[in-house]
Amino acid sequence: MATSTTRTHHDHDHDHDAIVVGAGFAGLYAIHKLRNRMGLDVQAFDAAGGVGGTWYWNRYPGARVDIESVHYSYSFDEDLQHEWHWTERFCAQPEILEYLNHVADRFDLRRSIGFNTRIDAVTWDETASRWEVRTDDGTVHRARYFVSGAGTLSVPKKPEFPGVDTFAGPVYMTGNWPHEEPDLGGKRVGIIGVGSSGIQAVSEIAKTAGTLTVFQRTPNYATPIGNHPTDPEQEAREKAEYPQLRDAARNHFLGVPYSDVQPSALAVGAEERRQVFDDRWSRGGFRLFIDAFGDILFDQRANDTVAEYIRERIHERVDDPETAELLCPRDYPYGTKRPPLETDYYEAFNRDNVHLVDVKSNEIVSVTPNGVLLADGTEHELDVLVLATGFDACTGPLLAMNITGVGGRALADHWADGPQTYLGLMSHGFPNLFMITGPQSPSVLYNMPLAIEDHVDFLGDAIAHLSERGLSVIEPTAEAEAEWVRHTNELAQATLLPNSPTSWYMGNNVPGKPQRVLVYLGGAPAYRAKCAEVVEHGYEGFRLSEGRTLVGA
Ligand code: NA7
Repeated sequence: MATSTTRTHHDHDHDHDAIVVGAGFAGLYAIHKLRNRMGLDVQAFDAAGGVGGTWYWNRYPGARVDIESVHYSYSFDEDLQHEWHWTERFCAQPEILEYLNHVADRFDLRRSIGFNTRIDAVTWDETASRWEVRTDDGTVHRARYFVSGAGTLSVPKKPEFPGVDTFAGPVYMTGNWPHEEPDLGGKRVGIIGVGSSGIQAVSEIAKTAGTLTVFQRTPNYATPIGNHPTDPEQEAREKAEYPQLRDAARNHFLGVPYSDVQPSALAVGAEERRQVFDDRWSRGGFRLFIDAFGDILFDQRANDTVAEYIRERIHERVDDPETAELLCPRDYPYGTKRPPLETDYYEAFNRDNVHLVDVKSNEIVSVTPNGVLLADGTEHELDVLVLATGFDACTGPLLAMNITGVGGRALADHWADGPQTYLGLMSHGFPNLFMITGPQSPSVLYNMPLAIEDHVDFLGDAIAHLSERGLSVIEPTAEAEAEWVRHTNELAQATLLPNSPTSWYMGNNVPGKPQRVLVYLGGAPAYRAKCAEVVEHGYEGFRLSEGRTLVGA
């Protein structure tokens, strides 16, 4: 398809219909859709040495998915769904990586991927209406369409601690964990950060480290994941019902087939509320967050009830009351930072070898050759330092590619005050550049594999739509983009999210990053309905055109 109009004169190896970035869930499905299903010439790149994306890099001890694996998986191929067996309810990183490798082989995707290749610059060529993509070996590839599957949580935050390079021992980042598993046995390990990654890592590292010092700035509302080995009967039932489960998932705010949410935590008595919280707590996963009461994210008083419940449970699990209190979040609402899920996290603090250090009241001033130095002069001596300090989320991966659009305008300039997108999929002035699970789409608040499939299907259909009409360029209008930005901000303001001091949902976890909501908060069903409406109305909000005549085509 479209090949006669998408080749330039000389360098066929470097000219493609579409360039895809990333070989994680997003990139793999994009290659499959565009190449296998639509017959396009697709070239993909990934900085990693293999497929997996997030699941390639985040191989720290304890790394695990927080949505049931049966749901956190591709739905696009019925046979794949049926033949794959997940060994646990919430699988650990190695098994997810194995699955993605299986997918790459099963659909013959590897031959389209250039591994160990980073994108240095992405530039719109107005004379040819195509993207020029320069990789880190200096090669320039060209393509009509540029599809980013670069991920949302793939650029780890730069270490903010002076002296980190002087530390005598190894420094490991959870988001870029060594492939050869480091031996932490008997060592004095320090970990900075208690987000989802730090919390998962603490539970595991505590078991082997000589001592584990946990540097906590903001305590988190972690709740039990409720993992267990897959029950064969349940698996058979779920496989038999897969189409209905996927349907229900796509019709749920978070993209999971949960259906027990009650309208309001304030509309029921204390006893009934407690029963609901106990039930969701014991069922695990995101049930407490998303399947308890519908007003938790919207009403401070409703949120207070669940926040207090979680604090009580933390106190029950941690022996030392002072440590327990230090682990209790007090000054921001539950769910406004991404809620971590855990296994025996709080119990880790009952071990003699685990120490909690509050670095909110007593800040980290630097890393020394010996360890971590705090404001009051205390130095914590360490052999190994682990940074679980998070990511430059959602916009970071796109901005890292140095994208320049129409009129030489850099994406970084267009987004100087925060992301500006239409549907979280495209930006005005950046034609034919699609951002799978981009900023201001539901992305991380919509079960990722399904969010990815929806976006890839949308962009694949848009490309087919253009091709059928002899067109080749699609770009959102400035008006549609401005309205989408307004809408996503308005949705966020209706929630408690802006009340969190350091949440990557709002971009305020990275010093100097513009603060604007990075996620669409209307939920997957509303978002899907909006996308369907846009298509129904002939790609409303987009300008479709022929583009320039190609030189030498
Ligand atoms: P998060 O959730 O952003 O957590 C990062 C943690 O690191 C958090 O506790 C931060 O404390 C802490 N941090 C960051 N910078 C500092 C400094 N300078 N000093 C002390 N502590 C610091 O990242 P994760 O990797 O855990 O999770 C990211 C997502 O990956 C997760 O939500 C899932 O979707 C998967 P703070 O809260 O800023 O005070």
